Amino acid sequence: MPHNLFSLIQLQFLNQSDRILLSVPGGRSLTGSELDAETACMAAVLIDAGVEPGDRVSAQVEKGWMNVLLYLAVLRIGGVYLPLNSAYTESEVEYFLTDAEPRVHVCPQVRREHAESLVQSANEQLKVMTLDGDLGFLRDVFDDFKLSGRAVEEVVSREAADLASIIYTSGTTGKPKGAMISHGNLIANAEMLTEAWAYSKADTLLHALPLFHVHGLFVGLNLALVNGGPIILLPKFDPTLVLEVMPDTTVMMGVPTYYTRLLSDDRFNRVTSSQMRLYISGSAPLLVETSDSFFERTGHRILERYGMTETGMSCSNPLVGERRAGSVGPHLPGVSVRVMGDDGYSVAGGEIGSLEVKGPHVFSGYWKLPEKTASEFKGEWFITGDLAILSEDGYISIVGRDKDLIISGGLNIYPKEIEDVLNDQPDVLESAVVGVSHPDFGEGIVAILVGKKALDMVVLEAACREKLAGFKVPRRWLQHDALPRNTMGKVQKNLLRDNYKDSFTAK
Ligand code: MCA
Ligand code: AMP
Repeated sequence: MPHNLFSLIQLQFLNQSDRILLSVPGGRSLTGSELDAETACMAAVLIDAGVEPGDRVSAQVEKGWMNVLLYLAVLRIGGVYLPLNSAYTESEVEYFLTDAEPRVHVCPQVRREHAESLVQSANEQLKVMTLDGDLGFLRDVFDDFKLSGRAVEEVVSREAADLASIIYTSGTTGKPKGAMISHGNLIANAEMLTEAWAYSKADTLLHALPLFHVHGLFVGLNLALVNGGPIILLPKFDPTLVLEVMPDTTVMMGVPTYYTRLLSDDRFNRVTSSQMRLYISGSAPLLVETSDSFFERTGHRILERYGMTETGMSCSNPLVGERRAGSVGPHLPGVSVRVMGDDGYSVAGGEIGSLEVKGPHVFSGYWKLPEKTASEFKGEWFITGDLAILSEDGYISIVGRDKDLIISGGLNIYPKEIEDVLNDQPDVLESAVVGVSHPDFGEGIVAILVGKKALDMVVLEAACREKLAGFKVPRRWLQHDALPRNTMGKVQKNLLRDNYKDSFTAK
């Protein structure tokens, strides 16, 4: 059996050569044979730029068909795909390009100069190529190659353990870590999800998620591609566009914010959703009230699942059987889960403990961080950092986090990263960043600061914006004389969260 994920995808391209498998409304539609041929052409472009098997190719690009081709071509030539959130600032990107040392970095024209400046200082092997939507230097070279028939048809052979991707995830220490994800991990997860959700080529995926996270890239895109089901690729989640294409699709995946935004739109009803087979939610907790309102409005019970960058998907409510609101369902086929107490033994059913998972979908470790990797595994069990309850009938509920993490609109934000920026500001003595309930994003960010004098929050916000992506910038700012601490000297964030719990919800 071939272990390169692209080989499985290519089978579908070749078996359905005349069928449109990828379409961008108002943009291009590509058949199976076009996807195969154009991926081969993009492969030639990358090889010409010096990419060899095992080399990283990073991309901070707008979502679109070129982005999909780039991802597939990297897999095809045995490269390692490193997607970056388009909202990351130059200083955030600098860290990734220095740490991962990609051979090629694809970025918008406005970022070219900055990326090229890193060739001298941080990454000598780096070659920068630009792409703005469907335009830019990469597109020009691609068009030239296509015109002159230059293509690399070969699919580079890979072992299951060979890396397909590195995805950076932040952590409680503040510095992002690159999760190393293999072809075997991705194939295993796609197979589990195919079985659990009965995904097939009869499905059409409504794809509104970004392509730089596991949710949109490996859950959404991979599942559809591996099964040969058509994808309608939207540039982003825009309710008007989503409602326009929904009647032509059967499956939608989203973070809870997508579903609350759809519910707040009167155009969304039983008619718009009548031919849908499945709505799937994940990346953040789906409120029971959202699940219930969605059911009332459409007659569909959203299927909630649970996963992580490091593991892909681990649990899912069943396709057939009870989809329990407030639970992420049982473990997926081939996945083992356990809920552990502080004493190192699994807790009794119904009690809260730390969730650990094991299976062929679990990543192999963090890039260049063997010690960090070792500390997050117990043998083959990966410690998720999520707190969970396992019911007698095997359903997992995520009830909290053992890690200091905020999830806003499905995006993970580690307070330490923001606190580091704030603590570096000349007038700040210390800071605490917490997440509290937010009606749109699930959680919103509040910063509590202690200063040497009265602090100018406008200056602090500007400092955050310079260093951090916009979604990480706190939306409420408060100054305290001191931070509440326990007897061990640890900041009592629970008290701060409680104090400011109505910051975004108060009428
Ligand atoms: C954008 N903004 C946000 C967020 N997104 N603020 C807080 N939280 C967010 N998630 C801010 C921007 O900084 C900007 O503010 C303003 O909102 C408008 O930006 P825009 O991009 O236009 O916002 P939007 O289009 O309304 O986006 C919101 C969104 C989007 C649709 C919820 O964030 C989204 O698609 N999220 C999904 C993320 C995802 O794929 N997560 C999966 C990762 P300003 O101008 O002031 O800066 S987790 C994962 O992959 C695991 C494995 C799993 O389980 O799935
Ligand atoms: P990431 O590290 O970005 O992959 O995000 C993974 C984290 O998102 C998990 O560790 C959970 O804390 C959270 N998460 C993902 N899906 C769910 C869900 N359905 N319910 C609650 N939390 C979730």
